[in-house]
Amino acid sequence: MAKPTRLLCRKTVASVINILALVSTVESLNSLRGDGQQLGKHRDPIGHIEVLETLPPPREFWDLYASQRRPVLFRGAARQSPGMHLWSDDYLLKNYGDLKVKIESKAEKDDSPTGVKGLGQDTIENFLASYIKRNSYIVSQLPDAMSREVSVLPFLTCGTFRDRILEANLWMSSGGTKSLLHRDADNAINCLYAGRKDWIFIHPSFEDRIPIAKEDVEAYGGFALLDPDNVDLERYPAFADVDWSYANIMAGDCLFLPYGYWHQVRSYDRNQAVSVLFSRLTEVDLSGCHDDDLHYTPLSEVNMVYTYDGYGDQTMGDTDPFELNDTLKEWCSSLGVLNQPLMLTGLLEEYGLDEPDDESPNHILNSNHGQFQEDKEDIKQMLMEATEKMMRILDTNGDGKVSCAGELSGLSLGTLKTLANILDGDSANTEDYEYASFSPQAIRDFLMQCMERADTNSNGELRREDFLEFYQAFGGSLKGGKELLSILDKEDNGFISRSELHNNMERVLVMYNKKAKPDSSNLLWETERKRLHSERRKTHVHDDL
Ligand SMILES: *[C@@H]1O[C@H](CO)[C@@H](O)[C@H](O)[C@H]1NC(C)=O
Ligand SMILES: [Ca+2]
Ligand SMILES: [Ca+2]
Repeated sequence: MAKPTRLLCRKTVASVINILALVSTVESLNSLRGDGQQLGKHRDPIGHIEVLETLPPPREFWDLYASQRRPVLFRGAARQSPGMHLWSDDYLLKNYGDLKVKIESKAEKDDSPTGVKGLGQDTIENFLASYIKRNSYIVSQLPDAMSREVSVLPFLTCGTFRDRILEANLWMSSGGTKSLLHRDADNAINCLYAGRKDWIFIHPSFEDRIPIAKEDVEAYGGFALLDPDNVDLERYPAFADVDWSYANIMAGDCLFLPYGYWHQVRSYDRNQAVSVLFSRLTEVDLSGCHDDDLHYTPLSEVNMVYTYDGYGDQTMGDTDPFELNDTLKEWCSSLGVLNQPLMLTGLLEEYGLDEPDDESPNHILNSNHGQFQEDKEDIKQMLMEATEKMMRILDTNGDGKVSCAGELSGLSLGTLKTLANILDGDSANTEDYEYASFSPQAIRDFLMQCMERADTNSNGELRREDFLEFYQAFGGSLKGGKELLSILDKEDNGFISRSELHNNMERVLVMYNKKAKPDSSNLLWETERKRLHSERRKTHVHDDL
């Protein structure tokens, strides 16, 4: 890869470091540069990524950037999107207030915030009412209605690029968001409509020096087990040799972020961005591209693969259906035929779960909310169920196998999207997310604790208001709490009695039996964070002594 050449002016940074060095001890002078500090302090950056003032034509974009997986900043390209000029809070409220979006906390991996639609789900109206103060960030599929005001950059509007625009995502916050170091599965054009963002980039060739959750090593996505504010180089010494580049992006700029490229992002000020995702491509047919005919084109006019109506479930992050098509075809042609066990084997290989006696890692979901042990057997079980469902769609003549030339040929995009969702659908895309986020055991414990508090506060019955308050303190949403209440306070007199709880507990627990999509990196990172915190606490104890 050709490396960008511009160097960061580090004068201010360097002087701060000098001051810190004066007050630090001999011990820390001996330690590794950047240890325990922010990501990027371990060495000087290579430089800012390349900046273009004019957009390349499709062929040039492919040859110099997309095919090379080389990030580049398009200065001012977001200004062509009407949304950049229109999307004030007032405008959004008036035109899109009722649309549903997904929300996350500003620091990735903190507990999900709640909105009027449940855990991690809110309306734009409710988000706008409090986002300045709250620790809440829209990270969502873009509702279709808004796609009329988003422009696709000209070079993506023809040939293979145009056919392979997968989905669009909306990002909005009052600033102060901070991601982990991670990589995404698809290519993206990320345009900033408001605010500023600082990006750190690490080329995929440094992957073997980045601590990645084991199952994600072979994947396209995934997180690094590094705290971006406190990089532990003693534990991960190889990271000290990792080169990095950066970009300072301002409102009006667009960024090409290649698939699988490691990045970490911080945002400042009121922030709005739209990213348009397109397939990882190995080749493109641009014969239909006539450079003179290319224009900024409304996203609503390019036949994006995954759209979102703004009310139902999202499909954010679902697998690229074209790649799924190719994978199924490959499996089928190499094996001669496909059936459920063969599909399962293929998937276990993809997930790195095919080695029989490998003890680590254990998938533990939702460690914050309840010890939900998600081991390999559970994942196998989930994949088993998914492949059975997929077979029901693929095996149209019901003979237990999928013929390569017949049943597998000519799968429609719609069918492939359904298969992708069965395989990979994320409960965080639905209002069921709340029920997938707490284990039945955690809910049982919570309910028992509620009853204990009721015993001391009242005649043994739990007041409606108290229950709703306890449930929200537990991490649930008001909406979820009310749903529970409608089951638990069956007679609807404003109190949950012991017998009501006893009689209706199972009906509640069944609702929480939905398992979230395994995200082991998330949990490994949680473990890492806890370890860091406990070590920090230990250090503080020493300081006190
Ligand atoms: C999936 O692949 C088959 C070839 O096996 C092809 O005929 C079909 O058009 C592909 N589907 C899509 C949506 O590209
Ligand atoms: Ca068949
Ligand atoms: Ca009652």
